[in-house]
Amino acid sequence: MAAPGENMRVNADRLWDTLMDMAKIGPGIAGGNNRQTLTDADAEGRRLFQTWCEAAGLSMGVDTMGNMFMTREGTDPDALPVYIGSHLDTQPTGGKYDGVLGVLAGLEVVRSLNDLGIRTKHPIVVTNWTNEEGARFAPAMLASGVFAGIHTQDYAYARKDPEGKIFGEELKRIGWVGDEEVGARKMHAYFEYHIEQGPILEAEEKQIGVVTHCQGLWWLEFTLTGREAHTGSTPMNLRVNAGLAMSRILEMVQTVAMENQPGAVGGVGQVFFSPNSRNVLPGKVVFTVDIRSPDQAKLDGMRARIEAEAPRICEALGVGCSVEAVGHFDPVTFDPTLVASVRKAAEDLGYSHMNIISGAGHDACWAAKVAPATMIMCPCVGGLSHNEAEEISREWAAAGADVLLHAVIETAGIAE
Ligand code: HGY
Ligand code: MN
Ligand code: MN
Repeated sequence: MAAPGENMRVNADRLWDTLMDMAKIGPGIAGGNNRQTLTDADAEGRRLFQTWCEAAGLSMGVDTMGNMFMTREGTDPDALPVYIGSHLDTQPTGGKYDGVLGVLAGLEVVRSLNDLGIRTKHPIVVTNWTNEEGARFAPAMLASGVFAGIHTQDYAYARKDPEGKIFGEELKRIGWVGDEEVGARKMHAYFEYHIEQGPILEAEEKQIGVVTHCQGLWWLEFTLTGREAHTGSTPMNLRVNAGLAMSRILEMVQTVAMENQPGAVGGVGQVFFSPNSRNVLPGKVVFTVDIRSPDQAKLDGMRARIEAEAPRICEALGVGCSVEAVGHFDPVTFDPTLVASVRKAAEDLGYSHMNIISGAGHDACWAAKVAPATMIMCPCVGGLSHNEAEEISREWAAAGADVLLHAVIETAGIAE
């Protein structure tokens, strides 16, 4: 006779098929996805998720940031729900699993509870957070940030994408402005299952990451002002070269991050040149420096160094320099009780596991501000993510979902 829970596992094939079906929406150009937030593809993915959830007996609530909450009732009407969340939006050259795995594994947990005939004491709510990626509208984790009271809704609604489109208008255009007040919902606990997006679990040959912390982040948006001039006829000594200033700042960011090893990263993923013409020196260069560390002192020390050195670099070239912090969260410590439930689930299921600090930011970082929260991670091939070649195995996907199932049941309680 199997001990209680030993055979409680998800349907691995159904989870994988669900992932592959969602991956058909907003396809990329190299096998991944381009399902950016508030695009028509995002709207299509939302509708498919809603259809699947309603077929599994869930009822939908949507708040004014478009966050989707799919509820499976518990037996205790007074018990606060256990939330399982992540995001369906992707990077422009995103993978099929970043965020999506956590949302669809939440659906698979519900489908498995239905199959097992298990009722829980606490309700369970599967959540899709709007705009986790921050690729189209900075900052990342925008809607979970409004939910946690970090950002106002007015701030979020006014955010613009690189084409000047406005968040609030785009959310309305795709028809996903809900009627619930953001943040009115209270959580008993929050779980987020996510691919690691780094190389550690695969290298250590561990199936499960027991996520104890998440490193903190600053996004520093620099605007450099040079002078537009001909790249051919302007002598070198007469140039006010904002592009050169940017390159020297990038080099400095690299140096600062390397001087703070171990446990620090820094780099730039997005640069805009204006007028971005081959034979015009840029009059304006806008780029965002992304620095992160699990160590608060290192994180803030790197910011201070970079914001002190960048103006000096620009001054030496006669280039104007301004900076705005457009994204930030301090290092996060997840809830020890929930972390222990994840570790116990991995042990009960016989899955290899290790403690890990999340290198990427997640909605769980903001959920942790308003409720006990934690994360579960699975490996990804070569540690690659934010790349269309992002890949996981069916076995890895299912193992993490099994752990999620057990940890959620442990936390939500099986009704007598
Ligand atoms: O930037 C991040 O860490 C996440 O992918 N939004
Ligand atoms: Mn993600
Ligand atoms: Mn991501």
